[in-house]
Amino acid sequence: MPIKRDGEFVTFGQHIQQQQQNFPQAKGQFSWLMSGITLATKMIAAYVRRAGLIDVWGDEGSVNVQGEAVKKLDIIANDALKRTLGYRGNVGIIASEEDNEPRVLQDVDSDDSYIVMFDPLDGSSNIDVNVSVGTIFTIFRNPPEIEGAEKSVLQPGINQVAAGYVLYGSSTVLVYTCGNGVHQFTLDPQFGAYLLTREDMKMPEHAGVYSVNEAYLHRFPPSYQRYLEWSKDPEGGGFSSRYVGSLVADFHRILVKGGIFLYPPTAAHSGGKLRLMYECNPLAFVAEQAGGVALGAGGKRVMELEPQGIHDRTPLVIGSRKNVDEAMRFLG
Ligand code: P6P
Repeated sequence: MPIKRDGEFVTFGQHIQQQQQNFPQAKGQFSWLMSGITLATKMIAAYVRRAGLIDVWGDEGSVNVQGEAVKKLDIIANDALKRTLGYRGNVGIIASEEDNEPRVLQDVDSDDSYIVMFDPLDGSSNIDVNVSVGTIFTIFRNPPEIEGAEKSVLQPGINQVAAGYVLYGSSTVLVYTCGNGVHQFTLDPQFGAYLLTREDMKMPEHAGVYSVNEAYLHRFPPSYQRYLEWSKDPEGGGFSSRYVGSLVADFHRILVKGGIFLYPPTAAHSGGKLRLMYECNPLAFVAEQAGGVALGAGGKRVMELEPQGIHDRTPLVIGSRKNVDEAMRFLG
């Protein structure tokens, strides 16, 4: 049930205002920016929920910078975010999984300018088969002292001001952190508002569930194969397995119930498949704020990886602290 204070539901906007009080230097610009993201995700949810009734299944016909076939809903989601963020007036630069280069929306003229990066519709190939998909976003300050969009966006994840995702699942939930805990909101389709449903979420310290694409097992490095064999062994971890194939859905289950998600290096993706800037960094920020762990290339903390390019990829091991510690006994 939504969390009520004084008999009133707590909306996302109210919650952000309360959070702002922890940042005296903020001038309400941040909450105005966040309202652009929530507005876009409400638009995306409206399309996702009517897929099949309106023509949004299938490919749009082009191939994106990732070399992936662009889905019709990818375009809709990307355009919605660019449009709503473009009107905010305090977003200096945006970068999207769907676009080759970051886009400068306006010149930086104040210290209240932000960079927003996003994967507009992660897992969009699942739309046609009605499996959950998600929007992932991350927010950095836009440093006026750095010239050029390319350099401004290449910041390590520890610089994130806020991050989160919207999961278009059995319900539409928004999960975010701005460094002061992790909070979940559920979109009430009647109100058209995100209402607080979980506050200060903590990831369980351990769960007997691993999440990985087993089809690639023999293409993983031997250390990952040994860990996964141990996980399955009744004398070892004795784990169960859950894998949706949609990162936000797999991560959200681990945030709520615990466990571990792995996307190791493979022959096809020796540097990992998942993108550092707008998939792994935001989920790592949420995971750490909820007491979890997120490790990337070389077993390093994801949020300390220094990006070389906006579309960098990294292997990912993310989840409950004790689960990751167990795994690193094999992988470290
Ligand atoms: P695979 C979706 O395409 C995605 O980027 C993530 O949402 C998901 O975790 C991953 O790819 C699934 O990859 O190789 O298991 O199909």
